[in-house]
Amino acid sequence: MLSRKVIHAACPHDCPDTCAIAVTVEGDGPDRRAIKVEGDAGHADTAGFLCAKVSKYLERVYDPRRVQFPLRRVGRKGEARFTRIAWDEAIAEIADRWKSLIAQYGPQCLLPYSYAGTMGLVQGQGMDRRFFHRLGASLLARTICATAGAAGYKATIGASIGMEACHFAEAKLILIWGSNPVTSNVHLWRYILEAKKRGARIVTIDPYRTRSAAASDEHLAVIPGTDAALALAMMRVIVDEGLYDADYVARYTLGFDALRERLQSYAPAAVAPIVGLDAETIIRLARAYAQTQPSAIRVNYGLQRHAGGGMAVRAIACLPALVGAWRHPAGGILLSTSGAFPLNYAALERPDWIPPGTRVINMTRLGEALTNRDEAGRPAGFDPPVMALYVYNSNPAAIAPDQNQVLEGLRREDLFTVAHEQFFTDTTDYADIVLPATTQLEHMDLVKPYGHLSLMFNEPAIAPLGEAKSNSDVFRRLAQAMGYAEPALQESDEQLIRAALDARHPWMEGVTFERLRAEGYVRLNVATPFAPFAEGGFLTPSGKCEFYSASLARQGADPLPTYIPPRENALSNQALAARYPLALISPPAHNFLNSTFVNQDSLRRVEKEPVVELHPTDAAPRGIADGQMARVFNDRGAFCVRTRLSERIRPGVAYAPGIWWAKFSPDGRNVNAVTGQALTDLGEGATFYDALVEVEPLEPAAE
Ligand SMILES: Nc1nc2c(c(=O)[nH]1)N[C@H]1C(S)=C(S)[C@@H](COP(=O)(O)OP(=O)(O)OC[C@H]3O[C@@H](n4cnc5c(=O)[nH]c(N)nc54)[C@H](O)[C@@H]3O)O[C@H]1N2
Ligand SMILES: Nc1nc2c(c(=O)[nH]1)N[C@H]1C(S)=C(S)[C@@H](COP(=O)(O)OP(=O)(O)OC[C@H]3O[C@@H](n4cnc5c(=O)[nH]c(N)nc54)[C@H](O)[C@@H]3O)O[C@H]1N2
Ligand code: SF4
Ligand SMILES: [Mo]
Repeated sequence: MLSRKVIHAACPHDCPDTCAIAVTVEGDGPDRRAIKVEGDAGHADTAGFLCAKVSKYLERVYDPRRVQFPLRRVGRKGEARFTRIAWDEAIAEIADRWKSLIAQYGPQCLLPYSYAGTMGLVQGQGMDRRFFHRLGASLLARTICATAGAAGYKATIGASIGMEACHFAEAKLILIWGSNPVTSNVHLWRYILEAKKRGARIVTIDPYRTRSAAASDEHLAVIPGTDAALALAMMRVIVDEGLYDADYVARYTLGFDALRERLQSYAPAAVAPIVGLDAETIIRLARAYAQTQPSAIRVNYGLQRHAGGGMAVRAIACLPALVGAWRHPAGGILLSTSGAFPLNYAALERPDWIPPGTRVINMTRLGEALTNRDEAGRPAGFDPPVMALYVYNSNPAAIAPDQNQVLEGLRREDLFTVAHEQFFTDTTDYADIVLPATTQLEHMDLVKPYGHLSLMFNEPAIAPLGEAKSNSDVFRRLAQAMGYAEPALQESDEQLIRAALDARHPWMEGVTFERLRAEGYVRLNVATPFAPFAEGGFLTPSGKCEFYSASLARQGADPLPTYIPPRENALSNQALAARYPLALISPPAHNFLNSTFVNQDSLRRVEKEPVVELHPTDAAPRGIADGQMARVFNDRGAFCVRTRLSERIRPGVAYAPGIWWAKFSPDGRNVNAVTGQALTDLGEGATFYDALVEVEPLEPAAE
């Protein structure tokens, strides 16, 4: 009989839940096998169940199609023809190429490109940061997902801290706003269902009738990118009708008079045609929100992927203070809990090593950076040009906007690209060197969630498969090959975790490496119940909820919440809308996680194929029938998909769930062929859902 034991792991994926996982392993040493992954029932928030994707994690770990050993390109870029090389050879080749490029162009010609393939602090923002800071590489602004909303929330509340998920169960009214928890935050959905059972009313605000919207008491299908106008009109009603909490406002907010003045421009009747709801609905929503306490808002990222995304989150984040919802633990708003973890990031990442004056390249504008050409075709002025790209924890050929420009950049013969990956993605196809990466069962990590308040430990369950190496291992080897003698570049994963945990803060009291390793997860030492702003104490400069933000004024932004229309929208850009009348949004598919899992057969079979969903009233005049192949296009590019007609989508909006790999798409392009590199108002974030398109049938509809 082989010996069996259960090991504490944590889901590494970019999902707010960060589930506690119990991995059953059999045997010992290099032959040890993982035979089961399941939810760890001891963790209060993730409650012993995993989503459909990660409950099949062993398929991913033991997939024979994983990258098994280092490879060097032999074909043309994009052809994915490689030959096996040894690790020593790969590391030496990378270091040699980098050294000669650095000698010619300086260290900033090297661009690291990573996002959230793993959310672990060791494998995602530890040794990698130290290494690239020491090298003096260009810095990457990691804006692809959340920076717009984070900036809008920070200007208002002060930090990414909000309601604790469990308290949604006690709320009386819940607004699910630009969020689809059934798909992207399933353990919060559990609490929302509990509230519903206790009689709470659930309202979802989303252009698409998602699974969450369909299960709500009410679904308000707004026009994409107009949420700030809706929130401001709600505030107008609440203030006009005296439904606000005057005591809370007086004690714990800043700028009420200026806000009241601002609201003059947002009468429900004026806002109704902008957001696509009638004025009575807006008034009714505002009254219900103010009068049903405690009221909770789950705001997520869908509504911030537009030109005015930062202000949208800011306007919504003003609501709970106006009605005093924060007084109760089950009142307030939750965007992300990521700001609640007072870790020692300076010790983990060593920002003190960044050479002064190092440039920052925005990851959303990768196409521009690689081609040194802006969207209008003018020189983009990158000096030195990007000559080397090191991709890890990301799949930019699939997930970055303006795919055609990204691929043009990746095809450059003079760009030296390394991709460290678990699988042969769209991006590895363009790499000069591909390195094999470990999965979460094969390396150690500490994972910081953004949906609950426990730090999560991930103990390696099995030895790395094939010749896979973890991100931190590769950076330790690269540091040696580059001749960097700093001991901090050779520290172990355990030392990195201890550095991150070494933070003197009352919330970190008792959160030790030893406890994390023994117990698998430890909740921050915060009060129970968690009601962070019941008596003010906001994390803004004034300590109040800032309706008026002097810091925004200093940045040249509007100090008051305001509605910034989408760049591409029927009202805001009529000339463009005449050519491309449909607003395209591309939120997560239920069975994928961004572009991760698209190559996992069991999950791809469920999603079947890439689609665009249209309302029948938009399909009919275009001669499009259900199930027909169609081309979705605008000036940036085109992609081909099957159409699905349904009344779940608001007329005038097209819905293309993602993120399919280009190589699993009919014409080798996915939805990002039509998305653009323009940035949000605050936080320089991506504007994936701010894209007008036209759709045309690829063949005449069958009679
Ligand atoms: N299954 C699954 N889970 C995931 C992911 C995944 O790919 N698959 N991705 C993970 C990641 S990286 C993230 S950032 C989160 C994202 O999680 P969410 O923020 O929940 O996802 P989004 O699709 O960005 O937005 C959610 C909803 O916003 C709607 N929406 C789009 N535009 C607007 C708008 O202008 N206004 C309003 N009110 N609604 C709008 C969309 O239709 C969508 O239903 O999910 C994480 N979890
Ligand atoms: N059109 C459109 N585009 C979008 C979005 C959208 O809603 N619509 N969403 C955007 C959002 S919210 C996000 S967060 C981004 C996500 O963009 P990415 O963060 O790039 O996410 P993934 O597509 O999941 O790719 C992560 C890759 O990391 C790899 N990986 C996992 N673990 C490791 C590891 O330990 N080491 C190494 N070296 N690699 C590892 C995985 O195999 C996977 O290929 O996409 C954005 N793109
Ligand atoms: S992807 Fe999210 S829900 Fe699924 S196991 Fe990971 S943390 Fe849990
Ligand atoms: Mo994301």
